[in-house]
Amino acid sequence: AESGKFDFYVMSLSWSPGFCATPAGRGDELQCGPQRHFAFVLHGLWPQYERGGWPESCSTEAVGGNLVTSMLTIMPSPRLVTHEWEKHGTCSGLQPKEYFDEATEAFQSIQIPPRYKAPEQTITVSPGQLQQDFARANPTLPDDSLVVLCSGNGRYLQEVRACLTEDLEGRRCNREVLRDACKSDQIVMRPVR
Ligand code: U2P
Repeated sequence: AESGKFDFYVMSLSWSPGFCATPAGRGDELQCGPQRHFAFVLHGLWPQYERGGWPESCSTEAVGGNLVTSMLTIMPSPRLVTHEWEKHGTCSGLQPKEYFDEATEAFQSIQIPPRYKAPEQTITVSPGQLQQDFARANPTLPDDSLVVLCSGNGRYLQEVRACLTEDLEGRRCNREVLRDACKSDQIVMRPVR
């Protein structure tokens, strides 16, 4: 794949309490340890093709340790930051610093609805309602620019994805991205402990 040749971005927001309840999360002190209280975190900013698929691992350029550390407040795992750079960032056409600045700007451009910022109790909600709540908190996003994903056989909220232009404006997702939408009637958002 050629770096910088893509059509739009998917920004993926991961529901950290869900990840922390999985075996991988239980072993991740930085993201899930007792002093950690993450809610939505940045999973990644992914260059995508309109006709489906995405470029990945476009170069072997490395990302510096200081830059990785600087991302940990919103992307709380060094391994995730490095992985996202190698798999997706290298295809953005940007230098590591520019790419993570872009990812940070994208993350900050989406308003998390207040009730989802740090819920202390389990929330049970339909994927459609969750999507509407995000849409209401982000009135400039067009229809079909937000996708809710679930895991655990559809039981739990996994991620909220937003489709963005290269300039980080909201835009409609393509069919492929919309296809991953959660089909459950209700999903559980584990609380932030
Ligand atoms: O969905 C599983 C993993 O595939 C990558 N993915 C998925 C959809 C998409 O539109 N773009 C994309 O890159 C993600 O891989 P990761 O970055 O986590 O390795 C996603 O988690």
